[in-house]
Amino acid sequence: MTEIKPHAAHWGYFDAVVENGRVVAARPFGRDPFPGTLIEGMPDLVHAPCRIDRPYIREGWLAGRRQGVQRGQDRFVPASWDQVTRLVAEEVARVRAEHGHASILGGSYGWASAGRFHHARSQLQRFLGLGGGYTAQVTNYSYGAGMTLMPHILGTNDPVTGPATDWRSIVKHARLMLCFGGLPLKNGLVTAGGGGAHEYVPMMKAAVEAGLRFVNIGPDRGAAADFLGAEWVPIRPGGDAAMVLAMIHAIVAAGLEDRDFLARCTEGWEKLRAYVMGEAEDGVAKTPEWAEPLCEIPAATIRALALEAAAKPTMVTATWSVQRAEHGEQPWWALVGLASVLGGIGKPGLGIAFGYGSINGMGTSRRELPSVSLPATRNPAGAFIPVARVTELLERPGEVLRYNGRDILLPDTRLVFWSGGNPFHHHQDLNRLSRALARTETIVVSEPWWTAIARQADIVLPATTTLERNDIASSSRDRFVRAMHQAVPPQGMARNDHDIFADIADALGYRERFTEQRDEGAWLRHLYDRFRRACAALGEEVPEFDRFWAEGHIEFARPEQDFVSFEDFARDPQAAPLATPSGKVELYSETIAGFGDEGVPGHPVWKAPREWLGGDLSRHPLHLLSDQPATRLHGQLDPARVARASKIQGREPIRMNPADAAARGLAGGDIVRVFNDRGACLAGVVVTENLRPGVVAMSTGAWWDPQETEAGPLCVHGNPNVLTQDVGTSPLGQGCAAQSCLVQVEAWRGPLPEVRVHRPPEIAEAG
Ligand SMILES: Nc1nc2c(c(=O)[nH]1)N[C@H]1C(S)=C(S)[C@@H](COP(=O)(O)OP(=O)(O)OC[C@H]3O[C@@H](n4cnc5c(=O)[nH]c(N)nc54)[C@H](O)[C@@H]3O)O[C@H]1N2
Ligand SMILES: Nc1nc2c(c(=O)[nH]1)N[C@H]1C(S)=C(S)[C@@H](COP(=O)(O)OP(=O)(O)OC[C@H]3O[C@@H](n4cnc5c(=O)[nH]c(N)nc54)[C@H](O)[C@@H]3O)O[C@H]1N2
Ligand SMILES: [Mo]
Repeated sequence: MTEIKPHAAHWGYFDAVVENGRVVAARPFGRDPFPGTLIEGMPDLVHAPCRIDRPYIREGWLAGRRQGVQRGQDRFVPASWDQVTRLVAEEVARVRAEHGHASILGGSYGWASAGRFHHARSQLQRFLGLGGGYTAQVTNYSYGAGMTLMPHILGTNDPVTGPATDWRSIVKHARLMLCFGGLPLKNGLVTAGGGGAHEYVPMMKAAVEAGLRFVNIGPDRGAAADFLGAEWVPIRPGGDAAMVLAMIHAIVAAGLEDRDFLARCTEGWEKLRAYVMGEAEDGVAKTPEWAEPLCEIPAATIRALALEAAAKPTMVTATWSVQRAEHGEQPWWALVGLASVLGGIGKPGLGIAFGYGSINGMGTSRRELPSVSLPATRNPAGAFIPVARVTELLERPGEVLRYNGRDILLPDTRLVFWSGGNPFHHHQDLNRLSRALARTETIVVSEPWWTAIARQADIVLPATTTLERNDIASSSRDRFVRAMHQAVPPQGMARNDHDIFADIADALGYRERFTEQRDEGAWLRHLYDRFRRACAALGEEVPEFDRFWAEGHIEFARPEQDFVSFEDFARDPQAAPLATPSGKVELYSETIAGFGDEGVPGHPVWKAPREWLGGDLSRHPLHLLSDQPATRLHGQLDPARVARASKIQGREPIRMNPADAAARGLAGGDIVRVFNDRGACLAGVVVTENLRPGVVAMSTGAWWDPQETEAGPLCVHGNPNVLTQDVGTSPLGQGCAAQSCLVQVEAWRGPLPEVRVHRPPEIAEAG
């Protein structure tokens, strides 16, 4: 018998086709104009050989080898749910009593599932919050530097998170779109919380038809689809702030800056102008000639682009990746400066937003409405770190970390929880993270699969996948809401994260507070009814729960009006001020200047990164970009068919320019060792003219598979995070700086080690 179940993932809505208790296929959602292929992998995921079939405990942990051991070597001992529930409860109680709540790291950063009730991280944090608290993680890996900066200078994160000026408005009004980092189509495959419609392709095609000219300013020509006909300006990674400051210089030198906008709507222009023109501080004029050797774009090109932008209605954008680098705050702040000089902010179709090429839903027309979600629980412990400083937290207990003008005391971490995220996917310098984790006593992980974080755990709790439970998918960046019907029974002994934490809460005496006496069905109705009331308050009717559930989705109409960011503000900054201290765009921020942090003055500046092609290239002469994968979402879907098909002899591809390949005697399909002083991994060569010379690119997401070699640990599969730098962007944002990374590449000689990570680890006899 064949059954069809409505369902959703971050990579799109779909209908699950179920036969004899197995998911056999996933069909695209009928309303999706461009569903992509990632959903095809659903059957592979649910029934994967690397599903965790039952609870496990690390053998050494049971034997008392806890603090100070390098994990990932021991076998796992099968356990019962009763045993792990009791052990986790005892550990939580012990650590709270002996060390305090902040000694539990519960930040658990990660994307988890599209379903909003069973969202694992939210369930974990509800459990920990109601029990007294934990150390949380603030900001994110996506745009941690940018989201700390923007409230200071624009009073909001809307230009980063959305709503951003509508594409329809760009199509109507802009004639030039400057895209720092391009507009990579593959990033539009994904929406956090799931998306009913992938709209990058139709939106961009409409723009091309309307005659919009695109410029892809980035190291990767492939980041702009061929149909855009974009001019490629192959900037050196990390050189953006220099180029943008030089564009400002060229515009001011030509007397073309929008003086009216600068006077009415900005604060501190005189200070930025003086720095750019060389009248202050270093006394260096930031001319295109000054920028040329830094960003490696000819001065004539910089000047021509600047003058064209000043002459034409222009939209400015940058990918999130541009700020995921050392001093990542600076190019974004400089771009706000450029957009101010051009005067387009607040005008239909013009101005600036970050991420038109970073995630599905930026600039799609939709009404801003509430989404279905589990309400956040308070964290009474109040402790937190900026998310990407996790290794420092583990390495430096009791010490201070500078962040956004504050000194944060780093707690002494004893117990680590991870549910719905994978630090051995997302964090940088994984060998260092692994060493730092040795300082903790216990690591508890809930996961459906034997991912790298599950393999580093002491107590492993097998979680269901979304297809084994009922849920609701909902995203603030999408105009659909989706019913996710359970398609198959829980596989093996897997349980829902909600039920796992309800039982642990029970053992600790607070089940009722955790569940509020609701089961799954009652929770879904409760969350949906809250959402329905919130919509009604905005005059938006949605059907009652039973009809929604039977129909499978809600679609909200597109609004008539195009959304335009900062429209009211630009019209009358007195009447509609920004939420900045001056009420205006802060091209100079007294607040940031007042923090007094090294390298972060009160206005955007050019700062050379430590690792980039302008630095010391004697040992590691190639710049490694680790971008988001086209074939999966982060580490999710790595065992599924689309990602598997993309691998070269089972390794993650590394793209490189023909000149760099030839210099090393490499050809497409070769296996190479990519290395620096932090680590090494294998990869399979793809030679392409699309990358500028000196730059190589590996997408993130190949599951970490470290094997010991004489030259140290080698990830035989190709996870680039064994190579990336673990430093904050700056003391201001302390964001992830993965893109600032130098490596060397050499042919791999000798036998090819087997990739083992898509199979379960070694299991011991039951204890
Ligand atoms: N070098 C480099 N590194 C990067 C980036 C980069 O550009 N370069 N980008 C960064 C960015 S922007 C991000 S957002 C991060 C992403 O990092 P993560 O969000 O940590 O990556 P995911 O692989 O999505 O991790 C989600 C985990 O949740 C698990 N999971 C899924 N559903 C469930 C569930 O129902 N229950 C439980 N318990 N678990 C579940 C999945 O199996 C998966 O292991 O990576 C960052 N890392
Ligand atoms: N298919 C798929 N889509 C995804 C994701 C996924 O895992 N898979 N992840 C989602 C998530 S969590 C996020 S945060 C977003 C991230 O979205 P982004 O961070 O924007 O994505 P990236 O692909 O890392 O980078 C985009 C482009 O920036 C360019 N770039 C890198 N460094 C520089 C630089 O110094 N200067 C310039 N000018 N350009 C540079 C790269 O060449 C790349 O083409 O993607 C989302 N979309
Ligand atoms: Mo992200």
